Amino acid sequence: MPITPTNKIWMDGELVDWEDAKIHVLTHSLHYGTAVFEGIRAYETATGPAVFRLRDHIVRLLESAHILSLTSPFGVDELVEGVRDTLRASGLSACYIRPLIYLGYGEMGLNPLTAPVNVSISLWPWGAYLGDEGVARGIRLKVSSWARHDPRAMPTAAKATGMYLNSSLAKVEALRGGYDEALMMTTDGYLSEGSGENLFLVRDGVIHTPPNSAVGALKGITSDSVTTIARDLGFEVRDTLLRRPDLYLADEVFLTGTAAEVVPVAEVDDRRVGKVTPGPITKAIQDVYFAAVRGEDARYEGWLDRVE
Ligand code: PPE
Repeated sequence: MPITPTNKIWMDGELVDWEDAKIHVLTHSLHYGTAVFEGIRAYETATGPAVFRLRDHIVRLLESAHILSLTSPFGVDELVEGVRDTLRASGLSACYIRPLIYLGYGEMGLNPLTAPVNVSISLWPWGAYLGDEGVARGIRLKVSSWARHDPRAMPTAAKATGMYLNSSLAKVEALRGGYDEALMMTTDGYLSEGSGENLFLVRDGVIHTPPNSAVGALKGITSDSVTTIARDLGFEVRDTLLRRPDLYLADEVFLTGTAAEVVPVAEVDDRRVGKVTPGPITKAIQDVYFAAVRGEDARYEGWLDRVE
């Protein structure tokens, strides 16, 4: 998806002009995938922009860094302020925000411990990740031939750039096959997650989602929000190890992620899911989620970080 430039990018504590936010080609992380990142959204509300679960995302960013033994020169409060400053400088009311902690220029070779650590915060307007049509009417999902990372081979709790080679391979395969998104399984054949989304399915009124750490899926902040919303709506949400046929027999399937938001799945492996898309439970959750992020549901005000 093409990026629309905005005016400023935060680099190591300074707001620099968009076109000056440059790095050297020998940046360590470019060669070895040794960076960690976040995806955050800010939404327009009646009283100005609000960043959704900002602190939770920054905490996860620093946890990802810790897993990779990257020592961030900036702490949670400084990065939260960094996001707020960058958003204010942009003048945007809604956008996607991408903090990145990376190893910079100065060292080569696989030992990351001696390389300089740099931090950037970029943001730009980003529409529906899987299309407006996808959010409204559902997407076509394909179970990937690429397995999700085995948690013994990769620290799947870390949102690290190098890990996304796996997602990217799966995404390309799905798109070339004429599908919208890929769903990966573990090497043991349990359903894991989408290339950039967590998985939920509904059967007989109960909502199921795979246990993240067991299946190598990222512990999604959207999935956490959606679980809270679903329980508040009176639904039961269970962590369940799921197999491929569970997708085919589900009444409803949906994916969640910051970029993707809450996206219904209309078809899995060319099989129609349920009778209508979005199904009634998916639709109820979508409605509350979009109200919550836009500051239209007082119950979830605590998730919003308002920027004046
Ligand atoms: N699994 C993966 C693999 C993943 O990348 C994401 C987010 C999620 C689950 C959902 O996590 P959360 O955003 O906390 O609910 N994917 C980010 C990157 C997407 C991209 O293409 O870049 C995102 O949604 O921002």
